[in-house]
Parts: sequence; C-alpha cells; structure tokens
Amino acid sequence: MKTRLTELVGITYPIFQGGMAWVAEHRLAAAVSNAGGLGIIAAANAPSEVILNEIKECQKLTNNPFAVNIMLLSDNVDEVAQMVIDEGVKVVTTGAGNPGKYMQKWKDAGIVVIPVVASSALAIMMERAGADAVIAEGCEAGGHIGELTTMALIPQIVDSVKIPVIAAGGVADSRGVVAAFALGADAVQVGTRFLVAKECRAHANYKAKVIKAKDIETDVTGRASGHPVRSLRNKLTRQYKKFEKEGMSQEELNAMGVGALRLAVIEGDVVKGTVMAGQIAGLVKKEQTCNEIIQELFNGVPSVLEFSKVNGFSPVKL
Ligand code: TUI
Repeated sequence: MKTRLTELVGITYPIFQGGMAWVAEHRLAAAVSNAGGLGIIAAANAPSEVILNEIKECQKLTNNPFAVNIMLLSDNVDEVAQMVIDEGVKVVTTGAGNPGKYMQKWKDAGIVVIPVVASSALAIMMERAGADAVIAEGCEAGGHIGELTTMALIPQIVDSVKIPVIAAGGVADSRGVVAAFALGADAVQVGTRFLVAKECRAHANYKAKVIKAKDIETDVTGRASGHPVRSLRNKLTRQYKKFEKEGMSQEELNAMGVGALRLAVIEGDVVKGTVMAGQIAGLVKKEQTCNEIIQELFNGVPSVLEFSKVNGFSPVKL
C-alpha cells in the first residue's frame, strides 16, 4: 500500500492514529507505529514534563516513526513546539488552530509538518506556509470539530492543494478507507476505533460505552463558545446543553468541562465525564490489538472494491 503519504513519513500502511487527548499516550502510539501505521502522541493540555516523558518512552518502544500532535489551544504550546525539535520528533501534527507561527522553525529542523484543517482556506494557507500534507477532518469526528462533513470536505481540499491529504472523521473500517481514497485522500486518520484498542489506556467503562454506542448517540456541545466538541451523550452533555439553552455564562459552562475528559478516560466515570468519540462509534464492536485493527482495515479493501462493482460501478452493464 504505497501512497505519497507512506513515502513521506516512512510507514507501511497509509493510516494515522488520531491524536486523542488523554488517550493517545506512548503505548498506543508505539503499538500503532509497530503495526505499520503512524502512531501519534497527543500533547493536548498535558504539562510539558509529561509530554517529554511520553516522547522518551515512545522512542524506547518503537524504532518506527511516530508523531506528536500539538493542540494549539493549550497554554504551553510554545514550549511543546520547541520540545519536538529538541527531542528529534520526526512528524508533527497540529489541531484546533493555525500553526503558522511555528511552521518555519519546524521545517528548519527537518520535521514533517501535517496540520489538521477543517476548511480549504486553511489548507491553502498551510500549503503556502510549507506544510508537507494536511489532515482534513470532517465533523463526524470526535472531540473538537469544524463545520463540514468528511464527504464534502475531502474532495474540496484535495482540489485546493497539491500536497497529500489525510482523511479523518467517520473512518473505522475498510469501506471508510476505500471511500476516503475515492474522494482523493492519500491516507486515513482513525480515532474512534483505536479508542477500544487493547493497547489503549482508556478505562474499561469508556471502551464499553463506545462499543455499546449506536449511530445517533453522539452530541455536540459548546457550539455557542466557538469550540464545538463531539462526544457520546450522557448526563454531562444533557446538563451542558440545558444550561447552554438557559443562557449560563461561558465561564460557568467552561468550568463544567474542566477535568471532564480525564474523569471519563482515567477514572471511568462515563456519566459525569466527557466521552469524546466520533459518529462512527456505532460501527466499533470489539476490543482488538492495533495490529488486528490495521490488518482488518487494509485486508478488507479488495472485497469492498469488488462489492462496489457488484453494486453497479462496473462499466460492463448499465
Ligand atoms: O483538535 C482536534 N480535536 C480535539 S482537540 C481537543 S482538546 C479540546 N477540548 C475542549 C475544547 C477544545 C479542545 C479535543 N479534540 N481535532 C483537530 C481539529 N482541528 N478539528 C478541527 C480543527 C480546526 C478548526 C479550526 C483546525 C483549524 C481551525 O482553524 C482555525 C483558524 O485559526 O484558522
């Protein structure tokens, strides 16, 4: 499975693991990288010394390339932006903002830079600033999201830039992989399915809630604040939406979210915590190793292509 992306970052399969806050630490990233994909450590809002340790531990567990995802809304983003250079990280992805101000120094350090974008305008700006590729993330994704769906976003971004595009949001099986490639992507990024990986640290309650989820079970909170977040519906999301409607102040609403992701991922409180997950959660049925997940995703591609033909894509008959 050689694509422009596998060549660019030196991986066997064109798949990135999403940089999920609290979830994507060194064990998950190393497992994905050892299985031939690109594992990603999420810096998220973690303290700098924690991120440094994560990078060092990941380097011990894999000789394959892995990335660090830098969440641009975090307080210590300047420090983390320098850390990836100092620690010799090969690939950086960014999320939740415009990484323009760091681009030149990352490029000078020889880092492959791949920002997450949610619009063609930002994709074009990133290409001009020297990005090596972009991750186009549709609003089916879990966590902080943009406006457009994967189906609408990918082909428009593919037509806007020359650099390779990684499709994210709603991909969890071989059909999603084929669809992403059909839309012009060179790789996929998968988050929700890796939430239930054996090597994933998420609490058993978190994994069970993802496995039990049906298609319409996610909800988006925080639209009014300009930072919409998709997660599985629970007591917290219902309360948040109720208070949002009643006109609660932004400060009070923000306070409800503080510590809520940690509560769900680490403590396993999936009632009062934030259970971030994508709309594709309904498709995720069992816990598997990262290797099994990646093998299943790519081994299933030929039969999906065959199935598409049977369904009328064959040029032979009308
Ligand atoms: O970043 C994510 N997903 C995340 S970050 C996160 S931590 C968080 N928690 C609460 C509130 C906010 C963040 C949880 N999940 N995905 C990548 C992503 N980036 N999705 C959308 C975007 C994006 C949106 C707008 C990227 C750039 C952008 O441009 C804004 C600009 O400044 O042009």
